[in-house]
Amino acid sequence: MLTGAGVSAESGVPTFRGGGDTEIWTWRGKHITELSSAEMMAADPKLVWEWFDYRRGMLTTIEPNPGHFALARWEHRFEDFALITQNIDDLHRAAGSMNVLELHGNTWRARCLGCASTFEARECPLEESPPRCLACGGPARPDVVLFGELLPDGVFERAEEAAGRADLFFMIGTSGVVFPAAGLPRTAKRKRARVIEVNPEMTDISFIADFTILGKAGEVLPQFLKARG
Ligand code: BV8
Ligand code: ZN
Repeated sequence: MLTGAGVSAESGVPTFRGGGDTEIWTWRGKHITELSSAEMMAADPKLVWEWFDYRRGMLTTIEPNPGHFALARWEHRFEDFALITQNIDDLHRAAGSMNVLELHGNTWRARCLGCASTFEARECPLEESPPRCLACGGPARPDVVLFGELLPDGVFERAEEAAGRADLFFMIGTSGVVFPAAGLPRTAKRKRARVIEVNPEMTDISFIADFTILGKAGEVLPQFLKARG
């Protein structure tokens, strides 16, 4: 299962590109790829924290939706199941998914710029910005993969390995434009998987799918569960 921002759209989280009711393209006149970038982190860490705190503020009142809950139940229905997400909103875990491969990190975790230890940073707005590392007291950054940064060690490799052995690969709520995540459906298809897309609209990766179910994740995914009995 590969999910993107669209799986959280029915929880009220804005998507980045299309299909959702609300989109988050720019903030203070800057585009997300500029705000969530390694360059901006180096140039203006305070602004990056303000940008993330602005988005964390939207997440404090939202709940997982039936799509998240369906995926959490599927985890126990298949002996070999992998949930890979591009999302940083932690909603899969909030819905009960136990093993989530978070390709792009988690907005509720911070990582120390000095000793690299990570810690929960859930108060929003932050009492102190940047938050102080619990281990060494140094300044910390969001534990999120910014554009131009490498994904966390081992996570993508495990995701790629799961995609390569999948019989069935779902791509749910993703526009498929961000790499290397967008390479996973290609890996699955090249190896052995039947690929199913769930999205209210066709995407740049619909050509990879054996079939696209044009619908909302929160409505479609629970149906699959019912059908599977
Ligand atoms: C790296 C955390 C290498 C931050 C994110 C040119 C070509 C190819 C690649 C590149 C390029 N230029 C640069 C790159 C690389 C770049 C990239 O891919 N850029 C893109 C924009 C072209 N990638 C990177 O930088 C990655 N790192 O490559 O490092 C490297 C090598 C050497 C040295 C150093 C580095 C890092 C990428 C990670 C970036 N971080 N997130 C933050 O959140 O602020 S990515 C960001 O986009 C989010 O995580 C988001 O999840 C992700 C992808 O978007 P989607 O999830 O697909 O969401 P989107 O809104 O696009 O689509 C939503 C879909 O849902 C739509 O289709 C919609 O129709 C659908 N939908 C709506 N409602 C519903 C629904 N579906 C179902 N149900 C609904 N109800
Ligand atoms: Zn530290």
